[in-house]
Amino acid sequence: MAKQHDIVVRLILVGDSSVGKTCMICRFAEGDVELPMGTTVGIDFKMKHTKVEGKRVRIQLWDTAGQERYDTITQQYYRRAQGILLVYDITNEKTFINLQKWVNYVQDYADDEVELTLIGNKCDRKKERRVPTSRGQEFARNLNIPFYETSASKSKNIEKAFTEITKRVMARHRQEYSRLNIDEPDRSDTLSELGDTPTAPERGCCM
Ligand SMILES: Nc1nc2c(ncn2[C@@H]2O[C@H](COP(=O)(O)OP(=O)(O)O)[C@@H](O)[C@H]2O)c(=O)[nH]1
Ligand SMILES: [Mg+2]
Repeated sequence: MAKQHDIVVRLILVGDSSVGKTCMICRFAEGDVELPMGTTVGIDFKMKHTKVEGKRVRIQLWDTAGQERYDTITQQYYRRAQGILLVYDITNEKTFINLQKWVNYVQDYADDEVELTLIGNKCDRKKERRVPTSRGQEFARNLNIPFYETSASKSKNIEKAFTEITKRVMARHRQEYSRLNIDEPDRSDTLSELGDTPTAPERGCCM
């Protein structure tokens, strides 16, 4: 049976607990965020099928727990990620300060070719903002990576941030993908070389 996708793109979200990683994934994958969210235990994932630049893409969205006790588990997943979203909460300065820890993990454990994006989430909470946009911009500029302020609650910039990083991953792996003849529908099964089946159980995150 032919596959329903041409390409698999593996993204992972990292950042402190409660910055909104699970909500962002739910918003993007399911178009909805129901409250209250359960705390992510260890690692979880969701899938999103979409079309990007004419290709049928299956995006694997790996959701990590922000608590330190899970760090050694989640580090094992960095290596397989093609894109990593570094997430902080614009209303909580500590989550911004802690970004350096997450960047260090990425440098230690992720592939050199990984695409990164910085996300300042909860931008709907304007009155409680503690991290000015300019600080996020500066942090991203120093790393030479894209930056978006998002709101998972209000669905602001979520689609854009995920789609842009997916495009960057696709651009970086273009040669690899074209070797697999992704434009020939009859040969789509050969793409299993790039399609990894995640081992974590697919759980609802919006209970
Ligand atoms: N106002 C607002 N709250 C958010 C947003 N994203 C997440 N939250 C809330 O922040 C809390 C933590 O979200 P969650 O996705 O579980 O964070 P995680 O620990 O990083 O996965 C929850 O109470 C969410 O409802 C957002 O964009 N705006
Ligand atoms: Mg979570």
